[in-house]
This record gives sequence, C-alpha cells and structure tokens, in this order.
Amino acid sequence: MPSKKTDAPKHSEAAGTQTPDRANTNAKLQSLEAFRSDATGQALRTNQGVKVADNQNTLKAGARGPSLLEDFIMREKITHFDHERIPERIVHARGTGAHGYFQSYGNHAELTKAGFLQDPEKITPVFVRFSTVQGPRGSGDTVRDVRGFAVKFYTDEGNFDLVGNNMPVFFIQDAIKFPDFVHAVKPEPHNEMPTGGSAHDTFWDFVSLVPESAHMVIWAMSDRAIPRSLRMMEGFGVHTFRLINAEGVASFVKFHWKPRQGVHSVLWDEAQKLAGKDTDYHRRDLWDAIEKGDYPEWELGVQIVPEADEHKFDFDLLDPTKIIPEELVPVTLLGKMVLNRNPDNFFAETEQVAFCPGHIVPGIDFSNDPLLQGRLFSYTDTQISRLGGPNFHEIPINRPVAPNHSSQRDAMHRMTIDKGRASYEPNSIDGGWPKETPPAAQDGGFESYQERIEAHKIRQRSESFGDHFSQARLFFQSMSPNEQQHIIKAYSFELGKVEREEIRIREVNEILANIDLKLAAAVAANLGLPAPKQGTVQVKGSKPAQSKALSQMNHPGDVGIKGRKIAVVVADGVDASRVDALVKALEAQSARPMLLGPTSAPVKTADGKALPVAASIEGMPSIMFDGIVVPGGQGSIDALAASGVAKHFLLEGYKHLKAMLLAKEAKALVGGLGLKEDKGLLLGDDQNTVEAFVKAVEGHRVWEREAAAEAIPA
Ligand code: HDD
Repeated sequence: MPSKKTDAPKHSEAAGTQTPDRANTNAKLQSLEAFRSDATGQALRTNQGVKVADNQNTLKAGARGPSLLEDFIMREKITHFDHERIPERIVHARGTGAHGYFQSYGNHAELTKAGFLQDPEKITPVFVRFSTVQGPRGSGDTVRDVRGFAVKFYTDEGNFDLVGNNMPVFFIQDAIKFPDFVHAVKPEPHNEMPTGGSAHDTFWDFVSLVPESAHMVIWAMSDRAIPRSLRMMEGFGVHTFRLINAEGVASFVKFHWKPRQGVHSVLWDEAQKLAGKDTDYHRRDLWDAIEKGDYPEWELGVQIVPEADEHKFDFDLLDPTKIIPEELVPVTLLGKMVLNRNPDNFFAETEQVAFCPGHIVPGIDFSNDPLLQGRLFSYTDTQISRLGGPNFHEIPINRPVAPNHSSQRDAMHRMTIDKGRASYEPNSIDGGWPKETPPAAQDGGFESYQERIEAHKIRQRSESFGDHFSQARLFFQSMSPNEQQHIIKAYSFELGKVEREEIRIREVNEILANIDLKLAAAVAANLGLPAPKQGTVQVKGSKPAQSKALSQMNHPGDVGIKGRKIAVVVADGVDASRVDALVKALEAQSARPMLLGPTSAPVKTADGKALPVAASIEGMPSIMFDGIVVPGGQGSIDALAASGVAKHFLLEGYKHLKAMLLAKEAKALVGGLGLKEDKGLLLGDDQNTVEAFVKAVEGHRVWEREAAAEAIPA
C-alpha cells in the first residue's frame, strides 16, 4: 500500500485482545456521558413523575363500560406514542451507528494545531454513523449504493464532523445540483419505485445527461457499492480541506479512513439475496462484531498538498469529482479509530445524531470546493426540520464534551437553563461573560484561514473542472479483470432495467465510450446495442494511467481472518472430535465458526451424543458466511448429500467463490454437484489443509474460480 506513517504506528494491541488500557479508555469515555438512563430497579412513572399503579387497563366507567377522558395516564401515553416518529433524513435515511474513540499516532503540530491530533495520550470519543443513500429507513442494507461514513469527533475544543462516504468522489461539482441529483436517484415520483437502488430511468436519464457524474457512477457500478461489511469499507472526506498549524501555515488535505479489516465486497448475486434473507445484514454484522469484542479499526490518513502546489495537478483540487492518485501524493497516517461500543438506544443516538460538515475546530478549515460550500448551509438547515428546531445541539448524542456557553436563547425544546440576565454581548451586567477568546497558537478562538480573493461575482463553472472522463478511465483501468467484469455486469444490469432505449444509448455512446471503448462495447453487447466506435469528446487521460490503491484487491487488511464468519455444517452421524478440532483451529485464528444443522435441533453425533447447533442451514444460508466447513463422519456427509437444502448451500457457496473445507468422505458429494477442487475448495482436515483454508478465507474470495463458477446455477 503506498501509504506512509508519521511517528510510530500504535498497533501494539494484537487483533481481538482486550488490554487494561482499553478498559480504562472505555471508563474515561463513559464518564463523559452522565445523561445515560438505566431503569433497572426503578418504578414506572408518568412523564410528570407520578408512579403508575396499573399499566394494563384504561380507566373505564365499569369493567365493561366506556373509557373516560380524564384518564391522563392513558392520554399521555398514547399522545406520546402518536408523535414517536420524526421525519427521516432526505438522503442517508437508513443507517447504523457505533461509539468508539480516536487516538493520534503522534504530535502532528507541523500540520495542524487541532488538539486531538497533537497528543498520542489523548482519547477523543467518536460516534460513527454508516448509511445507504437512496433508500428509506426500512430499506435493505446490501443494495447497490454509496455508503455514508460520518464521524463525529467529540474533541475538547468542540465537535469536528467528518461527513464522508465510502467513495472518494461525488456525482456533481456544485451544490446547486444536489436536489436535481437526489430527485433523480430517489424512487420515481409516480409509483415510488425502486426502493434502495439506482436501476431506473430517472437516475440514468440524469447521469447520462450530466457527464461530470461519470467518475462517481463508475465507482457506484463497482464492487465498492456492495460492501461485505461496514467494517470493510474505506472512508473518504471527499473534498479538499485545509489543515492549519500554530504558525498559520495551511496545507490542503484529503481525508482517508483505511480499514484494518481490508476492503472487501460481496458479489452482486449475494447482495440481492441478502437484501431478502437478512435486510439488516450490515447493521447486524457491525453490532455482533462489537458485542463479541472484534472491534473494527480504521486509520485516519491525509494526502497533504502544500498551498504552493495547489495548481500542480492536471485536475483541480477544488473539484469533488476528482481524486489525488496515491502515486502522486501518498497517504500519511495520523491516528486510529476503534469502534468498541454499541448504542443503548437506536433512536436517541443513531437517529438523532446530527452531522454537519460545518462543524470544525481550530486547526481545520474549508476549501472553496463549491459542493462543500453548499453543504455548509444544507446540514444545519435540514436538522432544524428533522429534529424540530435549532436546539438539536442539546440532544445528548450531539452535545459537545467541550463547554458550551453563548448568548443564544430559547426556541423549541430548549433544555439548558441559562442563568444571568445578559443574553447579549458585549454586556456589563454579567461581567461581560461569556467573552470572546482571541485566536492563539493553542486553545484560542476559531479563526478562519485568511485567503486572498480577487474575483468577479459570477455564476460560472471553472474551466479547470472540465475533464470528466480521465479519472473514470483511470478507475476502470486500475481494476483487476474480475473487478472489470463486475463493473460491466453492473452497468448491464442497471441499464437493462431502464425502459427508455434513448437513455441506454446515450449512456453507452456519450458516457461509457468516453471512459473506455471495451467497457462500452461489452455493455452495448449485453443491451443489444451497436458498439460505439469512438467517444464523443477528446479525453486526455490521467497520469498515472493506473493507480493501485483503487483496486480492492490491493487492500487485504492486516487482521487475518479475525471476525470472519465460518459455517460449520453438520448432520446426524457427524464425528464430534473432528468438529471440535476444526472449531478450535478456527477460533485460534479469532474467526467466528457457527454450527449449522438440517434444523435448529441438536444433531446426533456418531458416538450417540447430542450436539447443539446455532441455527439451521435454511435459516442461515451460505450467503451469510465467509467460509464453509463440512466436517467428517460418513453418516453426516450422507445425510447432507440427501438434502436439497444442504446441496444448494454448498452450490451457492461455491458459486459465490467462498473458501470451502470438506472432509475427505465428501469427495463423491463434491463431484456429484459438479464442483472442482481448487485453491479454496479443499478436501481433508489435516493441519496443512486447514491452513490452506484459513489462507483462502483471508483472500476473501477464490477469484480464480469465477469463470468455472459461471456454470453453477444461481
Ligand atoms: Fe450529504 C446527509 C455525505 C453532498 C445534503 N450526507 C449526509 C450523510 C452523509 C453525507 C454521510 C448522512 C449523515 C448521517 O449519518 O446522519 N453528502 C455527503 C457527501 C457529499 C454530500 C460525502 C459530497 C461529497 N449532501 C451533499 C450536498 C448536500 C447534502 C451537496 C446539499 C447541498 N446530506 C445532505 C442533507 C443530509 C445529508 C440533506 C440529509 C440528512 C442530514 O443531512 O443530516 O443535509
């Protein structure tokens, strides 16, 4: 990976181990949260504090009589219930959150005066919300979509929100186009379909007419849009920001989150099936990992561009449809984030959390990216209608841990009881408090970076934003052959759902042909359209022509198979000691093996004992696992060979390129199903074979198998 670290990386905590430091960290973090309420041992009361004697029956005129209006207990309860819902987010409505902390790898004072990046001993609490963009709150987790990656740092100098995505670019260059884009991608207005996806006319109509979207759309058609897990996604701040040091020297930066779990995806067929079999697949995966102590970790990095180099690139740093290839500017790692605590209450925390890219702290500032500038307005505005007024910063999950005093007063849902008479500044009545703090090297008031601007007031897009295809081409050409095939299939699938042929033709001829003629020809063939012979614009191409960091294949992670889910499929007659040995070998690698049987009832082992299973193979199909193990015992193998559900489980696992380890007795079963031994389909349970299986799980998918797996029914 072309990243470099500053100071020593803090990877001293081995994957999955709990250190005393961690317990201390959690205690420190929770001491900041006096507002959590626990009703254990407490009386049930009304909202006015009156103890309730009967929570089962409305007050009535006689046991069979009419209900009485005077029943204030019932009316209070029902009224509150009637108002339980708040408007969902316009975009990113479906989300899931987790608490954790951030710790700097060293003192980055040369780069920024932000306190949370100065001291490796400092623990900064964070709350992260991951989301899909298009679907409503109840939509599926695994749809093809961009994922939101929003982090709130509760620093002791105020809250810093890094409100990014799992893709480093965006669909449009100017915020004024955001409502148009969102109206196009959201379900169509006449029938509110489709839920959660972009495979429909209005989306493709818009993006085929707006070439600046080409780069982001190809990311959305890649495997990045169907992550295996929220734990296995990169995150990006997208825009260029500024970091400013104590001397007032600014650098342009792009923020990156690099997951230690690697960057991995599911296959499209898996994604679609998971959306039906487990709508909550991603939120469950994150929740379970945190509950089991498999805390996911990301490293925060920045690409740093000195102010003097602003115009050194063949793209504009202010253009949010462009990346800085890591070959040109490597990522410098600044610190790590660990997610180690699930929320206590989804609504109070994950739903009510309010992010805003305008929440920054001294040492960080904006750039003039016109998309970012529009966002600075939009988020606060949307929170006011979503959370009912301008006091949303007082909701516990949004409260800074830094003190907060101002002359702002009143409004809906004000919770602070401000003392004193002077709610204005300057004042003499309250001694002039609260007072301004002049900017200073450290711990001073916020000061905007002084940028000299000499310009006409004008509505115009800079010419330097004009190249829409070079980096889309860079992306496609940086993919492995498997990833390129997935992209071709994704465009073909989505455009195949578009009813209007003129939209399909426009996308192929005016967008894809400018990205890559082979891509355009392959998609055209799948749509029954002629292959375009040339593009419609001159594309200068990008330097470099390929970038390693863009392919997921180059992000294996460094935690081995920690937290990976392995199905251990058993039936009556299974050899208990071989099951035990396999489970132990997997657990020794911090993987999560799970026993599955024909039903949820225990199976009978070869020596006649009952072996409990966690679930049935029908209830937990192979799409929910990273690897499959079938332990020996001829009786068990024979029973599985006679079960259609079990055979489907194995066929699907093979089709989805999963690592599979089967006892030698299963050779005939494997052959009968038409499966071929390969690097990841292994027969045997000796140490070498188990090691090869672990390696195959670590590789995420058996990519070499993809062509052979085509013939297997889905
Ligand atoms: Fe946005 C939510 C990310 C452009 C307007 N956005 C939202 C969330 C994420 C992003 C992660 C969910 C936060 C959460 O979990 O609560 N948005 C982005 C990124 C963008 C972007 C990475 C481009 C680089 N967004 C963007 C623009 C606008 C908005 C240009 C408007 C001009 N975004 C919103 C919003 C939302 C939102 C309507 C909906 C709910 C909310 O803010 O709190 O204000």
